[in-house]
Amino acid sequence: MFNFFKKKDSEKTDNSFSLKSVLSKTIGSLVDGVLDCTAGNYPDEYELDDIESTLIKADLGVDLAVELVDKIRKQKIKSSELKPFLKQEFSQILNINQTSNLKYDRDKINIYLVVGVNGAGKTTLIGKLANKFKEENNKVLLVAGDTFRAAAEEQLDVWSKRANVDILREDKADSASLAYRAIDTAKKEGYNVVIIDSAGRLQNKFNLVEELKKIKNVILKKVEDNNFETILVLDGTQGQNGLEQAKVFYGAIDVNSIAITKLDSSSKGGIIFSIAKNLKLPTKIIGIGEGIRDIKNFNKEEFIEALFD
Ligand SMILES: Nc1nc2c(ncn2[C@@H]2O[C@H](COP(=O)(O)OP(=O)(O)OP(=O)(O)O)[C@@H](O)[C@H]2O)c(=O)[nH]1
Ligand SMILES: [Mg+2]
Repeated sequence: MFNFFKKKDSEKTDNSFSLKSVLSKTIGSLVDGVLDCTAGNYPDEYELDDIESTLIKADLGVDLAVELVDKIRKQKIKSSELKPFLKQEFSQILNINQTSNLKYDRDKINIYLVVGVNGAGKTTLIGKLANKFKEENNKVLLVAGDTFRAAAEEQLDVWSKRANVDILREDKADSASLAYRAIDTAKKEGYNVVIIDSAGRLQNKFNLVEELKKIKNVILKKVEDNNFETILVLDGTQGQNGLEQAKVFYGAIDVNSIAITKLDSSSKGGIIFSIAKNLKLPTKIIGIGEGIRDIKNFNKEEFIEALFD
């Protein structure tokens, strides 16, 4: 199975410790920030207000912040019990009965379409994923489906070389026909992992969303639904904007999973809870740096532990 937790000699760090340091800004805003709001035995009304605005600032979203503060008030949670209370609540929010593994079957052609707005980290994530799949002995083909932005194909080409995997690219190609050809190539040449890059889709660019739908339809005509996954990449430093983007993409092309990038430089990791709560979409991958190995399979228990323990 797709295993991000296999230790490599070059990665002799303890994962929970490193995740804790990666998440230090989010821990500061979401956990320590809330605990710092209270002084007495029980949070008073002013302190409850402070807790609410702290949670909103950590990008948990207004509804979720209000709901949590209501529970603290009604259940008369003591200041000293706030941490275990939050741990329990956050953990429950992530219980959305969805696997946090990407769909994958070694004996089939696994296709991943990677979408998201400009600069979210799509191409970088594809490079990291390609490397991981390659290290696990898959035959990987990258598809330069971002035919919109100048130099996008070169950027993917650089990542394909870093990861030592093949790439399918064609100047001025139509991205849907490129996807079509990619699947034919995979069938003929025995690739079992195909990862398709796409252009940054701004919400208001109708044509670009239509193009994504076309790519998706082409893929679904050629493969079964259960070996195809659409991954929406969200910039972890953008907080609640990510939720708005996710709603647009989800509505337009039926996203299966979320990848949150740049968590290493974000205090807005609370967005993961907001997305689970509002869209019931699983976060499956997190990006924790710019290097080829700076990627983790999202693990609910590990994430909660890193935040609270
Ligand atoms: N710190 C950090 N930076 C990241 C991470 N992922 C991506 N980046 C940086 O974010 C910037 C944008 O990444 P790209 O992969 O080019 O984003 P994109 O979504 O492909 O952008 P477009 O092709 O313009 O739509 C680059 O400078 C990356 O190095 C991450 O996990 N952590
Ligand atoms: Mg790109």
